[in-house]
Order: sequence, then C-alpha cells, then structure tokens
Amino acid sequence: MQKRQFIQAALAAALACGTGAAAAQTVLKAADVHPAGYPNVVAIENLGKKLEAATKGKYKLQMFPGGVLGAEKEVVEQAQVGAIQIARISLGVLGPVVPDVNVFNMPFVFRDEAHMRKVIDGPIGEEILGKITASPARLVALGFMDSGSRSLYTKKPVRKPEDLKGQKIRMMGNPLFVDTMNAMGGNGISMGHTEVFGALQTGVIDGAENNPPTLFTSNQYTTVKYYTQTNHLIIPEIFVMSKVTWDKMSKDEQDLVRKFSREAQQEQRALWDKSVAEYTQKLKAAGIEFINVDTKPFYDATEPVRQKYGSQFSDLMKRIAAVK
Ligand code: BDP
Repeated sequence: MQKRQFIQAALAAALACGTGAAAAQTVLKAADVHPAGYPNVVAIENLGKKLEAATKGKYKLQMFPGGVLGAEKEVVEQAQVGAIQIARISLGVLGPVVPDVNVFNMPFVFRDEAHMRKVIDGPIGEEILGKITASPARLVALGFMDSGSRSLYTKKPVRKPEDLKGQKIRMMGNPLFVDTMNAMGGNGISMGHTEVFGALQTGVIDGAENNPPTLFTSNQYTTVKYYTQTNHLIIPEIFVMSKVTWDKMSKDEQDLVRKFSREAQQEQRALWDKSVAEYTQKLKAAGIEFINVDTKPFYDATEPVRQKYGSQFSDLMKRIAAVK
C-alpha cells in the first residue's frame, strides 16, 4: 500500500471507531439466578440501559438470568476476578466472603420487612455497603434489593419446631443458616438455588425456605404442599460490581453507576411488592396451603444462633433494634 493510501485507510478506521459505538463498547456481564422478568433482573437490566444511554453506548449490560453463569457462590468468585461484572446475589451467600454482612443474615434480626427497609435505607445500610467495598473481597457494593421474608415449604405440614424433626431442609450456603435450621428443629442441608428443585423432586430434601416469588418462579412449589409462615429470615439482596471493572471506570462513570444503582434499588422495591402479591395468589391458586404460625417458638429456638454469630455484632444489633 502506498504511504498516502495507508494514512487514508488508518484515518478511516480511526473515524469508524470514533463514530461506531460498538468498536469501543465494554460489555458488562450481569448474573442472576432468577429468570427473566423477575424484579431483580428487570431492575438491573434497566440500570444497564440507562448506563448505555448516558455513556453513549460505551457500556452495554448483558444480563444472564436463570443461573446460567453458575450458582451464586461461583458468581461471587467470578465477580471477584472480573469474569462477571455485576452480580446480583443474596447477602446470605456473601456472608462467608464478607463476614460483616452476617449481621443481616441472622434469624429474626429484623422485626418485619418494614423494619428491614428502614435499616437498609439508613446509615446502617450505608455502613454495610461500605464494609463490603472496603473488604478484601474485591467487590464494590452498589445497592440492596428486597427479598421479603423467607418461610418454610414442605411436603408435610409444619406448625411448630417439633414438626421439623427428621426433615431435611435446604438452606443457602452459609453455616449460619444450617445452624439456624438445626436450631429450628430440622436438619439443615446447604446447596445452591438451582439444585433445589431437583433435590425436592427426587426426595433428597423434604423442604426448603424462601419467599413466595422464588418458590413459584423456580417451580419448587410443584413439589411441596405447605408454606409455613415462619418469616425466620429477612435477608436483603445485594448487587455488586467487580472491583476490576470499577477501577477501570472514570470518576464520572462511577458516579453514573452509583446514581442508576440507587434508582435500581427503588425500582426493584416497587416491582417486588407487586410480585409478592401476584405470586402469593398464584401459589394459593395452585393449591399450596399457607399455614399461619406463632413464630415465637421459632424465635426462641434460634436464640443460640443469635448468641453464637451475633456476639461480634452486639452493638450493631442494638442499633438495628433501635430503628423504629
Ligand atoms: C432467593 C434469592 C436468591 C437466592 C435464593 C436462594 O433472591 O438470591 O439465591 O433465594 O435461596 O430469594 O438461594
């Protein structure tokens, strides 16, 4: 190629890069175990759309719902090394990686969901986000999401802790939860979310615990009959960005991510409330029997768990209790 022609070609290529957004595009892979359409998935997708528009296409979020990038434990590991850029996970599975978050993972630490929202929206919530980001986990905490209350679902009815005797109940992967279930009277078995449906079908476990939208959308409801409203865990969800990705962003871009994350948190909450009502209806229509129980015996039974794991957070737990 002649020198002149070469320069022209190089110029044309450079121009194409400047105008064609795709050339300079950074894809942000986002992972969620929930299916498309679930409130958390929708809110993160919308965060991505806003970021793409605000950065004129420099960033494009690609959502991988339904657990296709792995169980939450693996998703966290991939986010830590930068293979996944945004991970939406339960705080439950983050506990073994960032022990500070376990204060929210304690059974009955919140009086109810309204209490939990007040706490995560206030200074304690900010502190926990800050602790995740400051920890050696290499994750930047962007925001919380709602996950309602977790209650028990089983093939045999449960009305009191004694009814759980001999029942194998799946819990999220965190020793705190296995201890919680054992204290509640059952046998806690930890496994990843996407394995639970099969384990219930084959009888490897007798039950599990979760919120109504998850129970329905995971199809687990087809394997059980009773939903006992123990509300023993009220665990916020969290979404984090890989620090590898965060560090490559400019300050302005980071500010945009922060702004859209706050909006995602609020958007998910509105979607969440609708989804709890909708899926509670669907579960009832599908014949799941909701059992209202006195939660006091379950609260009392789990006191040793709060003692064991909560002693390191005793000041923080007092502050949480004081939030009205
Ligand atoms: C759901 C959470 C999800 C967890 C799942 C579980 O939204 O993040 O993976 O529970 O039980 O409520 O593993």
